[in-house]
Formats: sequence, structure tokens, C-alpha cells
Amino acid sequence: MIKQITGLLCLTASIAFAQTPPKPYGALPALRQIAWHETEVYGIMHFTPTTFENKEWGYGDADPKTFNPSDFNADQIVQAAKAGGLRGIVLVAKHHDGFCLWPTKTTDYNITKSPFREGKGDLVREVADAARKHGLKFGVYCSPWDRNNAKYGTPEYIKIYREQLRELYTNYGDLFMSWHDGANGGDGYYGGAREKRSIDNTTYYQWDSTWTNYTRKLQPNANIFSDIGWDVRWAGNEDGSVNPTSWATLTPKPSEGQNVAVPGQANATENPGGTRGGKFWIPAECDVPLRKGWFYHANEKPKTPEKLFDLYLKSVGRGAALDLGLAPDTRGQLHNDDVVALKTFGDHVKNTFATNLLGRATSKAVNVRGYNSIYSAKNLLDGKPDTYWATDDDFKTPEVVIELTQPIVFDVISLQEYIKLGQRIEEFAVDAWIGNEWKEIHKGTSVGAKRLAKLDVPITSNKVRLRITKSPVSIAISEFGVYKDTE
Ligand code: FUL
Ligand code: CA
Repeated sequence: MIKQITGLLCLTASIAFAQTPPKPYGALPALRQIAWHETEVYGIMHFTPTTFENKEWGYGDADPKTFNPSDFNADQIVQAAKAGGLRGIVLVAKHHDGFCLWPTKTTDYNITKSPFREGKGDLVREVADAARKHGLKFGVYCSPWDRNNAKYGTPEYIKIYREQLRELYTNYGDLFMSWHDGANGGDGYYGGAREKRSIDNTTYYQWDSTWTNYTRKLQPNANIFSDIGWDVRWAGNEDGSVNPTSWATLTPKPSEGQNVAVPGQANATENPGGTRGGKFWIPAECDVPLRKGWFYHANEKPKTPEKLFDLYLKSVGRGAALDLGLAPDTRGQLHNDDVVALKTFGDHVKNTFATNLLGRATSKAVNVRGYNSIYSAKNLLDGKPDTYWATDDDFKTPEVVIELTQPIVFDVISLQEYIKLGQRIEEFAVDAWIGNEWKEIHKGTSVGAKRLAKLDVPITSNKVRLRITKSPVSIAISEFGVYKDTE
């Protein structure tokens, strides 16, 4: 009897052990960041008096009456974005020119002083409503640098800025992002002073207390974007890409001669690649305008859909997100060229990734954690981000073979780690069975939320092998797929 009970206990213990997921590794994403990773592609929209001045940085002296779109249509903009595969929109509610697109109580320099909707308009509301109506997430960017405000540079302005954030955080529903820019150009209108005002941005904005007491408190699901995170880091460039090896973790560093890292005053040299083993989970956002500038200029053209697809591979395909600048024209709509570019790009992504060509295959892994089907390699092919293939703790460089009944033709590889357990893999390789032998067709490094690789030539094969070649700990991979670029 005793023997039986012990046996039973042993069995229960071993099942319990076998079901224990791998221990998380390194810095981990918060739930808000996991939701952000799923967004993948979104937009940032610039539309202020600066559009009507045909400038990139408004000085802060434009008459509010210049803000007079002939046919503003938030639905048109959001629908074009949606057709482009964008899953969210960050609205620049106030750019450096200081003009507030909502009826703020903090300054007269706002939309109620413009002819827009006879002074009764609220553009933040219109864009927020349209975004939600079409199933897109909504976020805001309120520029800290304010070239209009007479108080800019004094402590009083910080109160104004925080009040502006409070208004935006409390009146427009749940935000997926709070976007914070580091630009501080110096000169401006400043209530008529027309002078240069220099602030010390390591102390002036007091980001720690703004983000703690306003952003986190009022919008706990909003991802804070800036040079240093807290949730999402600037990619370190405005080209739309990160490094071929790009980690989701970062240890923000102060710029030279400073002792704190703040937006606009950080050493962003590590931003395109992140920090392996960094202190925090702070993945990159690649912000890049759809056209040349962030604001609409009639003489500029949108990027081609092919270029956008390339940027998609170099941002989303490197574990980052792609944030495309949307610039409505003076009607208050996206130009037809932009609409077409977005739709063609969106279709390209949608069609290419419509079906995982390995979806119906059988898999054979060298190891499955605790022989437990919960961690089966089948999880790689089920299209579900929450199921994953995991190995025993001492299997750090395992491989899995995926076999099909018919040969397939593919030229894109996709790999996703189960990031709730951290970014684990450092190097991997993919082979295809060609002419009776394995041929290495790709070698990669960081994976994280997603790694996409476009091959130079399409591969025809009925057997594909994934090898993890370097990892400090056992692996947890949620999806593996191959696709054919539809071009
Ligand atoms: C930059 C700003 O200075 C640009 O004007 C633009 O708003 C871009 C998205 O962020 O840092
Ligand atoms: Ca899965």
C-alpha cells in the first residue's frame, strides 16, 4: 500500500514537474507591451497649422485661422490606414508649434479659435472615434517642446503640459500609446518673445514623475514611447528599420557628460540594436514618414509599396514595430497616391502571410519538454501565439524537422519566440532538404516577437529543418512558418 502511494506520488510529482514551463529568462514584457507587439504596424498622423504653412516645424506664430481644412474626413484617413494593415493610429494632438487639436482649457492656441467646425470642433475626438469605429487602436503624441507658449522654459509650463496630458488621458478612452518626443530646437514664438529658449532636458520635464503620476495612473495600458522607453524605444533613426540583430531589451544610457538618460538626451547609439541582457524589456519602434516629411508637401510622393514591404521586413521582421507617418493634405484627407500605396502594401503583407505553407506538415523534434504534449513541436504550426514548443532545461540547441507530403515553394521564413518567457534565442539556422541532403538556407540571430527573413531565391522542398544554434537557456518558440512573397 505504502509502496503504491509513493509510486503514485512520484508519478504526480513527475507530471507536475513535466508541466512546469521553462523559467523566464531576463527582462520580460508587461501585458501592455505584449498587446503592443501584436499591433506590429501603426501610423502617426501630423496635421496642424504647419500643414497649411507647408513647413515641417511650425514656429508657433501661425494664426489659428490658418487651420482650415476644406474637407476633413477622419474616416477616409482611418480606412486608408486600415487597408494598409495598420492596427493603430497615434495622433499628434500637439506638435512643436503648440497648436492643440482639442478644445483644451490650458491655452487659447487651440482648435476652437480656428474655423474648423465653426470653432466647435475637436479633431482628437474625430480621429479617436473613427479609429475605434474601424477597429484600430488610438494613441496620442503631445509635444513637450511648445514654440507658442509664453511660459515655455518656466516651471509653470510643466504644469500646463501635464494638464494637457491629463485632458488627453481622461477624455478619449483607452490609449495604446503615449508618444514622447525628444526634440528641443530652442527658438520659437513664445507668446511674441520670438527668442531662443534653452532648457536642460535632464531636469526640466521631470519625466519620471509625469509618467508615474499621469501616464501610468490615468492610462495604465498606454505604452510610453521615447528615446528611453519606458515601454517602447525609438529605433535611433527615422529610416524605418533597426539593426539585423536587434534585442527587445535595453539598458538606457545617458548621453556623454550627463548622468541621467532622458528623451532627447540619451545615448541612442544602442537603440537600433538594443542591449543583449538589457535591464528592461523596451522593444523598438521604427517611425518613418510615408512621404519624405512628417507633414504634407504637395511636391513629395509616398514611398513605393515595395519599399514599404522592405521596411516591414526590417522592422516588424526584426522584432520591432513599424510606425508610418500619415500626412493629410490641406483638405484634411490622405492624398490618393498615399491611399494607393497603403492599400498595395497592405495587400502585399496580407497575401504573403495568408497561409503558413508548413501548416499541414508533421513535425519531429529532438526533444519536447518532459515528453509533455503541452510543449509539443506541433505548437509551432498551429497559428496560435500562446502555444509553444519548449525543450528540457538542458536542451538549449535543439532542432526540429518539418515534413510535408508535397514539395512547397517559399522565400520567406518566419519565427516567433514565446516572449512571455523572455528573449532566449541568440542564433538559429534553417535548412531545406534539397537533392537528398540538407542545405542551409538561412542563418539568423535575435528573434523575440518576430523574425522574418526574405531569401534571395525561392526554395522548393518538402522538408525543412529549424536548428537553434545558440541560446543561454532552453527554448520556447511559439510559431515557425514559411511563405511565398506575393510581390
Ligand atoms: C520628431 C519631430 O521632431 C518630428 O517633427 C516628428 O514629429 C517626428 C515624429 O518626431 O522627433
Ligand atoms: Ca503556436
